[in-house]
Amino acid sequence: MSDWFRETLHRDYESGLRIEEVLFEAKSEHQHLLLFRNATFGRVLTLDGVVQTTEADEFIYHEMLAHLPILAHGGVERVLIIGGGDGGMLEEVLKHRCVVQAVQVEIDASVVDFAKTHLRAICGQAYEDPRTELVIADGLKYVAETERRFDLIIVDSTDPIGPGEVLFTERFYADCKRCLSDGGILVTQNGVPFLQADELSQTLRFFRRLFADTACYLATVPTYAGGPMAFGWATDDTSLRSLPLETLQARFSGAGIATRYYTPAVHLGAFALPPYIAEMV
Ligand code: AG3
Repeated sequence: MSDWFRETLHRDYESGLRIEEVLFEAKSEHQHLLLFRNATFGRVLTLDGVVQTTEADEFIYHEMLAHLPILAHGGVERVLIIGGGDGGMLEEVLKHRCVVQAVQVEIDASVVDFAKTHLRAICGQAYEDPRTELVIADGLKYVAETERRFDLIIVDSTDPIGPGEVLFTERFYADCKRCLSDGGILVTQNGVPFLQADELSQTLRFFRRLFADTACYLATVPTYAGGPMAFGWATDDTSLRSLPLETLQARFSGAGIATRYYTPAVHLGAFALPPYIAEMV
């Protein structure tokens, strides 16, 4: 007997993962959470029928949204993560000794509790790190109200359906900008361009109205099927994207972090866009 999880994110395209064993299922105030085990991907976390992260391939997404902007900036001390309740992003961010504080704003407390119980392979001890401040709140409201300033904001959201939808609006990005220190960077997850072109082009349109330097960069994450995934990049410091490889290499070796996807060469190459994606941004 074999059961399949079928992701229903896209209207005309469906991907599936075989369910070895259901480990946990619950309906929270905000979303429907399902955790199961797949023989190839390990534990798979899904929210509202969409794959969020898996033990086997989470490193690609989390390394590219954490290490790339931190090493491009060169002096990140304060980081704000919006979403990311599974803790994988927080764990990568905290690997940098230069980070003195990481504030994570997650709307759904149950996802964090759940990660601490079931996803230790992904979050490690990130929630116990003294530099971590966990805020259970609506990210949109948090950036509209906080007086704090951050060197890096990472939007580790779901797709723009359900609670994640407001995290793709111009108002939200404008409030993020207000919360950035001088030369700060905003990075976002923008889905798979082949299947979610609007999600990318709309974010980039908003970014261009707000920031001096805007771009998108790519990485292929097996369980976000349909081709490479796009990450949004926005900052007012126009020098950060044209750093020489040697500068990134020096920062990367100085940080002493072991990675399985990120390297300085991958970093620079990730901004190279095939024409079908370049025309969306
Ligand atoms: N954030 C969700 C990315 C979902 C993309 N899905 C897709 N377009 N196939 C992941 C949360 C991991 N911390």
